[in-house]
Amino acid sequence: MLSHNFLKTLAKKRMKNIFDKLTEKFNSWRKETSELIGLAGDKVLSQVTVNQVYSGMRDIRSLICDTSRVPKEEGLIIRGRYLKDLKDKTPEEIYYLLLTGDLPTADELENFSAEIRKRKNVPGYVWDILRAMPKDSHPMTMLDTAILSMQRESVFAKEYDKGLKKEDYWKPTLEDALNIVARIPAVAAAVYRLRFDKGEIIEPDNEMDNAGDYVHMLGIETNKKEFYNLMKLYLVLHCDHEGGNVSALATQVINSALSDLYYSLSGGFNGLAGPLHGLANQETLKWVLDLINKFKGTPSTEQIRIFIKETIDTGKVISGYGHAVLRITDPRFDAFMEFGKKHLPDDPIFLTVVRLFEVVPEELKKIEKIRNPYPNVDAISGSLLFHYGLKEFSYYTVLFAASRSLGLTAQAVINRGMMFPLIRPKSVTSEYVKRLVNSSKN
Ligand code: NMX
Ligand code: MLT
Repeated sequence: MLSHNFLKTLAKKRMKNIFDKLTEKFNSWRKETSELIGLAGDKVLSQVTVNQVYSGMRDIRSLICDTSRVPKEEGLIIRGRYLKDLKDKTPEEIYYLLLTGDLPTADELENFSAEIRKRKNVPGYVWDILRAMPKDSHPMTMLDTAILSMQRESVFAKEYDKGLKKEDYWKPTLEDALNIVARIPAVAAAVYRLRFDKGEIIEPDNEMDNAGDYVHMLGIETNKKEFYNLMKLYLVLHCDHEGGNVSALATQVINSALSDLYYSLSGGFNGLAGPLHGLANQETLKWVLDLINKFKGTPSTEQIRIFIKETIDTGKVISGYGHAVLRITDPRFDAFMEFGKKHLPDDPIFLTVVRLFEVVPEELKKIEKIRNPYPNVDAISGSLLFHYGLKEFSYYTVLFAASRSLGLTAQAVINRGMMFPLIRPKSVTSEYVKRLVNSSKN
């Protein structure tokens, strides 16, 4: 008779790994999509007005993204699942969900996590490059440079050079995606240690999960268990935000030229580094600390109103508030608020963030042009990191990027698997719009 252990090992061997799983998924998704295009190819999803063309293409529905969606009155929904049902998951589970549409079974998760763990080693030249960078380089510049420097590792670029069928493009793209996701915690942690003189780089621990290893490699003396839980939540909440945000769009446009993921992801991250996008977390915390310093402690409601007016009068935005899509408080903000109220209810910076939440929307509502006065994820994340000793706020966008690498690489793998073509919309000249106006006058 065969032993229980032998049968278990056999079942595991037969168990589908991520490549097998996605082969099946792509077979069915491709069929479904071609039927869909056959049935609905002529249906109109969006009409484009002159106004929209001059307003950053807001709400023009012209992209397919199945990893997540962001309804303006609900916020992030990942593969049909609400954040409240996902916030206790690990980044590995979420990555599997983003890629395949399914949460992994226990065996699938074990297999997938092992697949990531075995790819953790970062080539030594990356550390030389980071060490050679100017001392005042922004941490995001360091992260992007490190990722771009690894382009020579791209499996896709090598296979494409040899000759590869279009239906197989996704396989080496997935190799690149897994390699990048496995290495990002080590690269991001090294950026922290080198940029802020924290001592030697800490080696990854091959037994640890993604969030745990990141905490280990940052090497911050803190309440490690709570910081681990925060990091896990952080990595889950920032993982994806549909296909139209700056970093997702930039990544997918570059990816569509068959540039490999090292090129496309670092390109997308350059967009994430902008103050209207991912850099807002750094800007917010700086603004909150300036506010506290100016009024020498937790500010009163009236003092907050004065500070908001001063900020807007200098031509700046109130970072962490507003959104291009959302018209409610970001559910990612709510999830962090719940964490803060549970673990650091008396922290003075967190308390200021709570008070801001009571005042800023009221004030922004008075400014007619602002479409969404409510907080986004960046209004709160920094206050939690600061509490656990991660005080260098110019680093915060790197954490955002480490998490967003999950969604951006998953989107890229899927776009390759679906054999989507080069993205190349059409521009018009101002002359063209003028002619349109004149012809409608006649
Ligand atoms: N503070 C001051 N002014 C604002 C704000 C704000 N928080 N939000 C919007 N506005 C202004 C905006 O600058 C624009 O002014 P103008 O016409 O003079 O250029 C006007 O209100 C209309 O903007 P909206 O249509 O409401 O927003 P839009 O879609 O253009 O921009 C953001 C969205 C997110 C860029 C904008 O709300 C903002 O700048 N917020 C602060 C920065 C921030 O938190 N970014 C992070 C977004 C989330 N993320 O993680 O990436
Ligand atoms: C994001 O997480 O990407 C931001 O909220 C920005 C966006 O969705 O436009």
